[in-house]
Amino acid sequence: ALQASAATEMPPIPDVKGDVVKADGDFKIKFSIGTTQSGAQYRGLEYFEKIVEKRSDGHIQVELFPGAQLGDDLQAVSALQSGTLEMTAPSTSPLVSMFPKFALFDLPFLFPTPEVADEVLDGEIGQQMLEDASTNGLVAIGWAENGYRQLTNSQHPVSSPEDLDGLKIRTMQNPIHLDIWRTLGANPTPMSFAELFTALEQGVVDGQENPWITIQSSKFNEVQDYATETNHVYTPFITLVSERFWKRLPDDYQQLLREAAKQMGDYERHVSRTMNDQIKQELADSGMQITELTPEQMKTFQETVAPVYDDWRDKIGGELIDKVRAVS
Ligand code: EAX
Repeated sequence: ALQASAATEMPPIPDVKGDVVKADGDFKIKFSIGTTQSGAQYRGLEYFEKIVEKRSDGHIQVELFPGAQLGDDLQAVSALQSGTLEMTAPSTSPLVSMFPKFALFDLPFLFPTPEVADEVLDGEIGQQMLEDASTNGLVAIGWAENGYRQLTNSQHPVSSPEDLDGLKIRTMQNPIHLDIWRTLGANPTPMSFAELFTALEQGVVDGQENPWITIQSSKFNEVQDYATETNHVYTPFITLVSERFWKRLPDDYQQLLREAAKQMGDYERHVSRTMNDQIKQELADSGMQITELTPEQMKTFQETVAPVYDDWRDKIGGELIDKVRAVS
């Protein structure tokens, strides 16, 4: 039986569509994620589990491990490569050292709306990236959403880059994110997501940035009094399978996993987007002071980080960036 994942009401898990897929063998998938059981991502995983178990008639069993209990994003990816874990769905950002093209998603203010992100991820560019990432012991089978990132901190309200002066901000392990926060005048430190709550609680860092739903599901509001709706980066989740496991699967089951990953991604985006405003409100109700930027204040942030594009344009590929811009 599926339990409600949080006090917040989420859109119901859809019914499973599609026929039972018949193939040989019994398989077990351990699926690990960094976000916790009360987030939208876990809810998406519950749907994935339901689809795969039902359509394989129980021949594929899925077990979910939220909250980085089997390791943080990078550790989970290594476990896939060595074949000790079957699936994970990390943010793309910590993976840029392996897949430099993913850096596209780390460029500040690139996707003006979630629909533009969908068009890029679900279109040719996203498809090509899934193929490119299907190497090094990994098979990339779909996209889901972490979402637009927002800044939180323990010190004071932030409405301009000046307010960031000297603030210690945890970033994902990603060079563009470091560049963004340095350019804005903050003092950024890369750190794995699994260590973040404790680092905030102990004051090792003053702040961090993540989508509202991830801020709430990780209880960062318990250790961060201030938030600013910056929407500075849109982060996708990428659904990855261990190649060692994948090769053992009959083709029909591989196809089933691809279909389930697509349905999970669509549903999870829907959950994340319908919950966004409600969760922001709940965070405010819980005592967080949330700053919404005026268009002028937003423009100041955008103009201040613009030089990040000069540093990264050639490395990521100017043509790719222009293609994404053309979608908007
Ligand atoms: O799995 O590290 C982070 O801030 C991300 O939100 C994390 O990848 C979630």
